[in-house]
Amino acid sequence: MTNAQFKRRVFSGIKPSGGLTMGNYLGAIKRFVEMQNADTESIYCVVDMHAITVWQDPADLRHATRELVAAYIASGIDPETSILFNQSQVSAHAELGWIFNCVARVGWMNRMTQFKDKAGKNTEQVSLGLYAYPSLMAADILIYHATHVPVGEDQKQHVELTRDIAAKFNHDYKVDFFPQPEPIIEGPATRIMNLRDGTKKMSKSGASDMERINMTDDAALIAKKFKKAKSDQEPLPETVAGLKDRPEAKNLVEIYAALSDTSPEAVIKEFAGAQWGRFKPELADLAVSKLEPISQEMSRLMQDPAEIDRILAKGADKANAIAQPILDKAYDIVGFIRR
Ligand code: AQP
Repeated sequence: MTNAQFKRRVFSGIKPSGGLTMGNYLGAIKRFVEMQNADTESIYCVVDMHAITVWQDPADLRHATRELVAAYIASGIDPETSILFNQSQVSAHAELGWIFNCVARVGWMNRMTQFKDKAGKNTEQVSLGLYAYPSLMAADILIYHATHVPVGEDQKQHVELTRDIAAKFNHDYKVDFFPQPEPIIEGPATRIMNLRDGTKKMSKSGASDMERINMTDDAALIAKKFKKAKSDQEPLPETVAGLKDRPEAKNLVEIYAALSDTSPEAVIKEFAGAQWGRFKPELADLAVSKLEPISQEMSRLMQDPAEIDRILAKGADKANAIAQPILDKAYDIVGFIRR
């Protein structure tokens, strides 16, 4: 099947599972802003139901939800142009998620590498929600018949699973109802790595604060984290090919490229042969110049939590107006009697 009969619609979400990192900003939010366009419906969600797949203190969850909305808006998401809301206010996500739990196969879930990474050796003790989370993510996307999903590299497998779930639903019920959404994974920042180990992803929930740049870090802390970031003994290479087998060096160059809206090639051209003592302070200054205005605007927005809640409620109404008819139709297809 093709997506020809579906209107172009962008959907993506972020979990309010802690303070946002530079990885979430460069790999996701910055891209969402670039894709926001008056001619395309874009739907950006705070996926609070995904956040509780691991324990969240309720007060912290409320704070992280509002802070994420503040980050979206401070970065350039306009709640009048895009639909901005939190997932739990649109119950169709969970309802379609249940249907998809009955479409997806356990064998498919067993292949999800993010579950293996997050559960580690602890697979018997983690929540059932953590295991089933990709089928709820499929519902988040397909409840809007979204056709394009901007995400970081780590979410590629989940968007592929979404396509498999859509195809199996359409096949089992002999319909052409759900589209095949396309993951959009572009730019130099699709996978920002941990500052202390260039083979691991930068995450909100990583063990040490020194391994990530948080959106709320001040200039001194950003400078300290880059100064202490793991690098290697070699100066920056003469070509991008010279970054091979140098994961930490590659990561720092990619961060610079993403922050400056250039490419790793352009960064290497500028810094070929430079020592880390020169590159790292320049990287820190660049990061501060890009992140500080956003974090200042976030703090301003956070002073009025009632206004943030109003934005979420308004966005949820708009999201629900799209989602509910799609859920009703899915219920009819499945054979549920509705009043
Ligand atoms: N390091 C990263 N580089 C590029 N993109 C990233 N994303 C996350 N980390 C990086 C992208 O951010 C979006 C939102 O992710 P999420 O919060 O829903 O889930 P996640 O991928 O599990 O993010 P974290 O920061 O690692 O959260 P925790 O630690 O709570 O699990 C996605 O588009 C993701 O690709």
